[in-house]
This record gives sequence, structure tokens and C-alpha cells, in this order.
Amino acid sequence: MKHIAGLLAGALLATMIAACTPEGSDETAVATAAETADEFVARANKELKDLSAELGAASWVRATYITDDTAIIASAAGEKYAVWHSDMVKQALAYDGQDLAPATRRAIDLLKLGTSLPTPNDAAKRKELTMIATELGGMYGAGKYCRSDDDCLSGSELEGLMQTSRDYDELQEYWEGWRTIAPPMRPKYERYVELVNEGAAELGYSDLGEMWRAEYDMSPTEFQGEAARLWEQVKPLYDELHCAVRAKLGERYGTDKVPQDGPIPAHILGNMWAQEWGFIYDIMEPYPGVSDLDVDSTLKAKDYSPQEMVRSAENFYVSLGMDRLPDTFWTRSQFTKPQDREVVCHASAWGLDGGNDLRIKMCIKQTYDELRVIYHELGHNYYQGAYKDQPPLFQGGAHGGFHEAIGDTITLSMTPGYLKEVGLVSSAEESEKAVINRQMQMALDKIAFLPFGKLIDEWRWGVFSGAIKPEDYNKAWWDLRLKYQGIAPPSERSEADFDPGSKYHIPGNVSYTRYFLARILQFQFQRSLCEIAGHEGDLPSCSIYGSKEAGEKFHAMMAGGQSEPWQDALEKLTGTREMDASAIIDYFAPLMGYLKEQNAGRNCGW
Ligand code: X8Z
Ligand code: ZN
Repeated sequence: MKHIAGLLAGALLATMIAACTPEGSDETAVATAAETADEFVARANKELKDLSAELGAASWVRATYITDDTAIIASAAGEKYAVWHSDMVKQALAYDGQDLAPATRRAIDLLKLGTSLPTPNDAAKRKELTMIATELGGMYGAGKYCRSDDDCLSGSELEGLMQTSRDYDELQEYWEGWRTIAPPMRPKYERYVELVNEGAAELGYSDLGEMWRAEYDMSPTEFQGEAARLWEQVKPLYDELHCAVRAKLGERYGTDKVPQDGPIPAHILGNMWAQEWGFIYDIMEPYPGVSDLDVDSTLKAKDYSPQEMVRSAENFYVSLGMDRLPDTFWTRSQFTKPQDREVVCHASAWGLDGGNDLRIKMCIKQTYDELRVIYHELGHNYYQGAYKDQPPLFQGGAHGGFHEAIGDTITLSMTPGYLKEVGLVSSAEESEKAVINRQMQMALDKIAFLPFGKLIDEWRWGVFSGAIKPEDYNKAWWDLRLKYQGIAPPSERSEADFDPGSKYHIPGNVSYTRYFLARILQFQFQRSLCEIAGHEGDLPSCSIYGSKEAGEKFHAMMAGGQSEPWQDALEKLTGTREMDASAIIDYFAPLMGYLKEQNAGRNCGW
């Protein structure tokens, strides 16, 4: 339910979508005095279901066919949803203070939170905001860096080059080049902040950041404390990794370029946003040549098609006892980048028609990295399919972090043993050195991501609350990047830049703390699933592939959708009601031992 409005900005997992009765029609305009809370919720569910089809179709077409026309269509659908939503929230006020059944109260509370893009009631402003949100998504999707009129690189091409190039200056050019898409977004973003905050205020929140933080079955302030607590738990892991990576990059590029007492230049970490660093594994490999799990080579040698890569992911879920994806998944998804038009390549998973019409939208490349993204996206689809029998208002993740964690949990089971079993690698050595190598590969993605996952919304919370003013947008961004990640831009940036706009989720209006939470939760999920699967041995060696028992428990949690507080869902699977980083810390204990040895005598920190 939460993601409906996100869709209109070209965003993500359409956890559910619908088409409503038109604005001002008898049905929606008047809450009949006699309507009980249960009747009201039943009507909301019905209207929401109907409304979703139209919004989903418009959003899909917009994301897979970016033109001025689809902008009009998608923002009109978004507007229609927004009108319905505001109207229903007003009507729901009638039930405030009434003693309601818990499920009824929950449905009404979720209805209030049922948009990530709250719009003002003023019709002109509402129209303006939905159009701005649609345009920002389109600007990102169609963004290009052009050296000349006929020499342009798309976002996904540049992303690929950032992964493979090891030339300092060339990397800097791509890094700066991609960021040229963002300055034109800045005035639109400023206006979006004003309008979306007005919308949030009308729903009773101080600003949009507070509204986003209210989605976690606790007060927004408590949630902020939870996120901070989790970050403090994992920070020591990141600090060791940062220290080791900086040292190796200093050896590689020279300590004049990578000073050993300061931040790491943001463009040499193998990723456009320095958010995951797995692509510099070649530079970081602890024991060169020991058990190289070269899935990339297998994909090439066997010439896996995008569909075959998706099938491989589907087979994993099926091995857990889950259903095959519907036939329409294969005919309606976008697997590859169309050559004849602009699309949003950033991967997303869609649950249209109340979870019966599942799709992914990707521009799949033949790499192991992309294979893991496919496993991630199918996690969303399997979640959407699992909760499709819930009423529309309960069709969503227990919280956003749960939704992001499902597929990632499955990727933790892509152990050497699993990869060998399905023919993606030829040997699966499990020596001590091989274990450290594999842990390094994983940590470069999973641990490096943590501060990034934390800071994106910290920036937005500041922007929405007004603590960060438009004239400081870029400075505040880099302050946070420095504080949390210990990275710095390769060249001087100013307020003529708008670097946050170069990251999909900012123009896409997709909240980001969900990914931070997912990084921690997935290890908690995995620890419990491995116990259920009867795994013996340590957690890193566990794959739940083929375990119907684990699959059943996982599926049961997913089937609850957001019908109950996430603490209840977590408890059913893991026996605990708290998010907790001890599982990720235990998981990487072998690597931490290695890193501490390597870092001995180094001056860590920035
Ligand atoms: O956006 C995504 C997914 C789609 S939900 C591909 N992720 C974040 C990102 O790319 O920034 C997954 C990891 C973090
Ligand atoms: Zn995702």
C-alpha cells in the first residue's frame, strides 16, 4: 500500500495498485453517516483495488516508455489517486477516538500512511506536484552524459564503466559526467520539497521525513533512535573495511591521490555512488587466485540469456516450495534495455492486479552482480504474490526493510556449494583462505553499503524538516558522505551541483532507510532459516536451497503482508521482536579477524 504514489514517479515495487471512482462522484465524496468503521475499511479496500489497475498501468508505461505524453498520463493517474487518498483520509477522521477492532484500526492507520508522495489539497498544487515527481523520475531515467551531440553515454553504460575502469582520470570523467544530469533537477526538487511537505502537513505530520519515519509501528522519534542504534552496532565493521580498502587503493593509485589519513576519493570504489564496492574485489582479494568464484565467466561461456538468468533465480524460490512465476511475468516484464526509447533502467519489481500480475523491470547485463539483483527483485515478487490474498490495505511488506530483505536473504544462500550445484562455478573450495576471500567479496557489498544506506534519508530528513536549506543541499550531502562513509568528491563541488539528484531514489521519491534495515535484517532472517533448514556448521556456509521447511516458514511470514506489526512478523520467524545486528557481526567475524591483522599499525579513520 505504501508504494502506490511512489509508482507514479517511476518507482519500484508496486506492492499494489488500483483505479478509483472519479473525483467528486457520489461514492467517494460522501462518507455516509451510517457507515461503520468496518464498512468504511471494506469500501476503502474495494476502491483501492479498483484504483490500482489504472495507476499501475500508467506507471508501468511511463517507466518503460519515457515521453512527454506518458508524463501526462502518469501524473494524471497519480493525481487521481492523490484526490482519492486525501478524501479518504478526511473521511477516516470520523473514526478517530472510536474503540475499534485492532485490524480495523490498523487498516485506517495504514490508509493515512498510504502514499509516499502526499499532495496538497489545493488542486493546482496537487497537479503541479504530481507532474514534478513524474518529471524528476523521467529526468533520471533518460539522463545521459554527452561529450558531443553524437557521443553520449546512458546511466547504465556509465555504471558499467565505473565498475570496470581502473584509470583514475577516466573514472573521474564518468563520475562527473553522470552528475551533469542533476543540476536541472534542483529547482524542481526545491519546489517538490515545499509541496510534499504541505501535503504531509495536511495529513498531520510535521514534514515528509516524519511521515516516512512513522511507517515503522513505533513513533517517528523512536524509529530514528532505532536506526541510530543499529548503525552504532555495525560501525566498527565498516571502520575496519574502510581502513583496509584505503590502504590498498593507496597502493594502487598512489598515496598522493589516496592520502592515508583522509577520506577515499568517491570515484575509485567501483560504483557510481560508492555505495557497494564489490567491483574492486580484484584490488582487495586477500589470497589471490584462491577459489575464484568466477560466475561472470560461466555466464559468458554458457551465454546465459537474461531469461535464463531470471529462471535461475526463480528455480531457487521454487526449490523452497514456492510457485513458479505466472506466465504473464515472462511476457510482460522488461528484461533488457529497449533500443528505441528511453526507460528507467533502475531495477524494480511490480505487483500489479493485486499481486496476480507480477513483473520485473530491468536492463539485465550478463554479470554475477546483475544475477544477484534478479534474485533481489524476485524476492519482492514472491512477497507480493504471498500477500495477494490480504485485503488491499494490508498488501505490503511488514515494513519496507522486510520487502528489501527477502531477495537479499536468498542471495546469502548463493554459497560456493550452491553455485556449484547449479553449474555456475566448477569448483567450490572451502579452505580457510577461500572463506576469507568470499567474505571480502561479500563485505565489499554488504558492509560498505551500511553508512550509505543510513545517510541518504538522513539528508532527506534534514531537507524535509528544513534543517538543510536549499542553498546548502550539496554541501550537506557531502558533509554526510564524509561523516558516515569517509569519502570525498574527486573534484570541488558547489551549490551549482546537485549530486543527490544523481542517485535514483532521490528524484524517484523512494525512501531509503529500508535498504539499511534490510542489510541487517537479512542476516537475522538467514540465521533463523538456516536453523529451520537444519544446517550444521557456521552461517556463511549455509544455503537454504531446496529446504521446504525454511521456505514454508519464510512464505508464512510473507503471507501476512502488513496485516500485523512488523515486530510480530519478525518474532514468528526469528523468535525476537527487535532488529539486531548481531547476526551480521557474527557472520563476518572471520573477515574482521583478518582485517584487524591487516590494519595493525595503520592509522585508521579520516
Ligand atoms: O534500488 C535497489 C533495488 C531496487 S529495490 C535494485 N537497491 C538499492 C540501490 O540500488 O541503491 C538494492 C540495493 C540498494
Ligand atoms: Zn528492492
